[in-house]
Order: sequence, then structure tokens, then C-alpha cells
Amino acid sequence: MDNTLQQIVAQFRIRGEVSNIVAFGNGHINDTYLVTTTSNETPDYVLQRKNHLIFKDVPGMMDNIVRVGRHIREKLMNAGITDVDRRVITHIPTHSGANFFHDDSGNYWTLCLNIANSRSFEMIENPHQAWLTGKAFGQFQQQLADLPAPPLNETIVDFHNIEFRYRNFRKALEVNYHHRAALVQQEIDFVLEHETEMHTLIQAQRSGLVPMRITHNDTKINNVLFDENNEVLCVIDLDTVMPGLVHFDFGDAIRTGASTAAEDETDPDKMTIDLKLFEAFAKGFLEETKAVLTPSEIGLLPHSAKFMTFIMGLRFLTDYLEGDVYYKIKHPEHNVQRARAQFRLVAEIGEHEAEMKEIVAGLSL
Ligand code: GN1
Ligand code: MG
Repeated sequence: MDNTLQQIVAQFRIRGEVSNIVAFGNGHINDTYLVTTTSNETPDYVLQRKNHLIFKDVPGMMDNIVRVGRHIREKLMNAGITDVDRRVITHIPTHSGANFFHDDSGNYWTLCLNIANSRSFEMIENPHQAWLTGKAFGQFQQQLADLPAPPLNETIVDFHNIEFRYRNFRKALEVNYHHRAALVQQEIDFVLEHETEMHTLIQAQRSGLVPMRITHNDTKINNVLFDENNEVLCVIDLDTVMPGLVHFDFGDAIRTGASTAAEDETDPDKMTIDLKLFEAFAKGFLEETKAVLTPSEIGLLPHSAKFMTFIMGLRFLTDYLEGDVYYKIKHPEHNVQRARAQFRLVAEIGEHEAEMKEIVAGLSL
């Protein structure tokens, strides 16, 4: 077991004795470890080194996470839910009462309870699971609708701001790491061709057509935990919870939850949108949210799937052109592979957009 990691865990108020610490999960940004304890009587934990080059205000981020966690916990308890520790992530304070540990090398560490006998999925397996996932993200949205002031900190400024992403893309074209631009001319053209369409949401926001809410902002499907009976336990990875549009959450969940291939699929021909999964997810999501969403918000939900898939592709492509400085990669072509898979999905969604609009219209009656 890694000695340094063990010393870091010792900074937190844990119960029991640590027996093992191993790498855990498949996030692209933070380093995550599972910390097991010797006895079955004491919980296991999840240790994370937050990437502070990306999350520039970790204290602000942790403040959000802890506030949101407490708010949800309170709601669950008021509703008489008994297994609250499995239904919301519980952060463990350090001995001095802080919600993170800042080590001598400048790294930020956090610890939370591991939820035993839980699992997440990289791909949705059937419409029922898609419906449950839609309900889970819809409920999350609902639970936070009455979070008391002050507003949450903006963890990553301009995170889903398309203008910012285009600006970065254009800068990356100038960086052109290892002359990569020539290798991705098709993808570059794709980005430029879609510029007007991809400004739909930001324009709707500016003109007051769609309101800011509290959103998760990283609703990848593997951020929902299920129990051993395939019931939803909770939504995890609250790093980017902050003000945003409902479309960010709906769209990103469709991107990974209603697609037929992985985010980094090498064969673009395998990538399309599964309308049955789309419908089931949308049904679950709208069951939880349609009472509060405005008609304009609902009307833009189908577009949000295209938008979020596009913006992820744009970010992967930008990172490729910058020399892979942001996302963790497994090989040098990983980012461009991801971008290509995302852009294929954007095109596929385009082919099915009319049907998606019909489905959403039908569900929102
Ligand atoms: C990153 O690390 P992870 O998997 O939680 C990224 C998301 C992307 C996702 C793509 C802070 O999330 O925006 O959708 O990769 N998070 C950040 O898989 O940039
Ligand atoms: Mg994340």
C-alpha cells in the first residue's frame, strides 16, 4: 500500500484501520482511490486528488459540494428515507474540520464514504435503466431547485459556454501541436460548419428565453450509482455542480446514455442514437421536472443532446490540437478518437432530430 496515500487518509476523521488503497473509477480529470478498512463494521472510503489546475478554486468547489450534499440529505431525511448514507455522498472532514486536505506539494485531497454494493454503468443496457437514470437526474434537478442563497460558486468559469470553447479552439489551431491540424481537417471543418447552430442555447439564455438553474453539469451516465437490485441510489461527482441550463444536464446524459457506442469508439459506424433509450430517459427526466420547466426549455431539450455532444467533441479536438494538456489519455490518438466519435453522434442526432422533437412534445403534454 502506498505510504504517502496512507498518510493522506490519516488526515481525515475515518473510522477503522486502512487495509488497502487502490486506483478506482475512470474519470478523466481527478485521481481517485478506493480506501478499504480492515473490518466489515467500518466503512470504506473514496479518496480523491482534485485536479487543481482545472478546478482552480478547490475550496469553493468543496463548499458547493458540501452544501449541496447537506441540502439533499435534509430532504431525504424529511421524506423519511432511512438509508441516507447510500442516497447521497457523505464527505469526511479532516481532523481540523476542513472538507479537504491541502498537502505540502499543493495538492488538494478529499475523502467521502464509499457506498458499498453499488455500481455504475458506462453504457445504458435497456430502456428501463434509461428511465431510472432520467428520473435520477430529474430528481437531482428538483432537489436543488430550492437551495437557499447564496448562489453556488462557479467551479469552472464558462464551462459550457460555447463562445469560450470556440475561442479556445481557435487558439488551439494556432498552437497546432506537432502539426496536428492537418490530420484533422475534416473535424475542423465540422466545427466551423456548426458554429451558428451551436449558438442556439446561449442566444436563448441571453434573450431570457431559458433561465439559469442549479445543474450538475457532468451528467455522464456513469455518474449514477445503482444498488444490487438495479435501483438508483444517487447521483455522484458533484465537482461541477453550479448555475447552468437544464439543457446541460439533459444533453450530456443523452450523449452517453442514449448512444450506441462508447465516448471513444474507434469505429464511427457503430455510433448512433437509440431512440428507445432517448424516449425512456426523456420520460423519466420529464416526469420529475415538467412541472417546473418552461415550454421554451422543454422545446430545446432535443437540441441540447446535439449541443452537449458537439461541445464535448469540440473540447476533445481542442485538447488534441493543444497537445493533450487537459484530459487523461490512454494513447496519443485518444482525444481525436473521442472527438470523431462525438461528431459522428452529432450527425446521427441531426438525422433523428425531428423524431426526438416529436417524442419530447408527446411526453410533455
Ligand atoms: C470529464 O473526469 P470526468 O469523467 O468526471 C469532464 C467532463 C466531460 C467528461 C468526458 C471537469 O469528466 O466535462 O464531459 O470528462 N470534466 C471536466 O468524458 O472537464
Ligand atoms: Mg466529473
